[in-house]
Amino acid sequence: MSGIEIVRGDITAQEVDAIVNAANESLLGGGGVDGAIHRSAGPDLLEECRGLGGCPTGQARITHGHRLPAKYIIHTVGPIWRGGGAGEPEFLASCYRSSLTLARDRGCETVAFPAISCGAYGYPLRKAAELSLATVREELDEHGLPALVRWVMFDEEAYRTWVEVQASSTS
Ligand code: AR6
Repeated sequence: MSGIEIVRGDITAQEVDAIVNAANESLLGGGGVDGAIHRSAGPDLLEECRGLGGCPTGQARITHGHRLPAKYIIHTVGPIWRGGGAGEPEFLASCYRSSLTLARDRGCETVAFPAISCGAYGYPLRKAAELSLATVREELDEHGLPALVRWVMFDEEAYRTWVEVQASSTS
């Protein structure tokens, strides 16, 4: 059992212990999945985020889920794609590892991720899929938890890319 699922949908609707937000360093909201999460979670999320004082790229912070079905929101800051030579892969891998560490610390068994950095931050989809899947697989092999990691893809292309990469690495 790989413990990995890839689905299409809206991450804000996920009934999991924690959803992950692709935030920016301010943690004060933005567009894309970040905007959707803040809209659904309500204004108390922004209030809680103000108390965190931001987050450097590659790291993660955790808040309550507020009005979301998820108990927690893990906010991580993916790298902006600058061609690949500015440490982008290391930062992206670090986002997944830091998020999963926080999830384990809070006893989360189910965690949903978006395609971190693949929207406004411009990370090429295939490269992101290969790295993200490999990183999460390593984490699950090493720690055995969380029991389920689900990628929730808003757009068809990201969904298809993740499914293809997952299929080619497990066959
Ligand atoms: N559920 C799941 N995935 C979604 C949703 C949703 N509701 N909405 C969008 N996506 P992006 P980034 C997908 O741009 O590239 C923000 O302004 C989207 O289709 O949200 O890490 C932040 O504040 C894409 O595949 O995040 C930062 O400033 C993926 O989520 C910046 O954007 C990520 O796209 C972060 O950029």
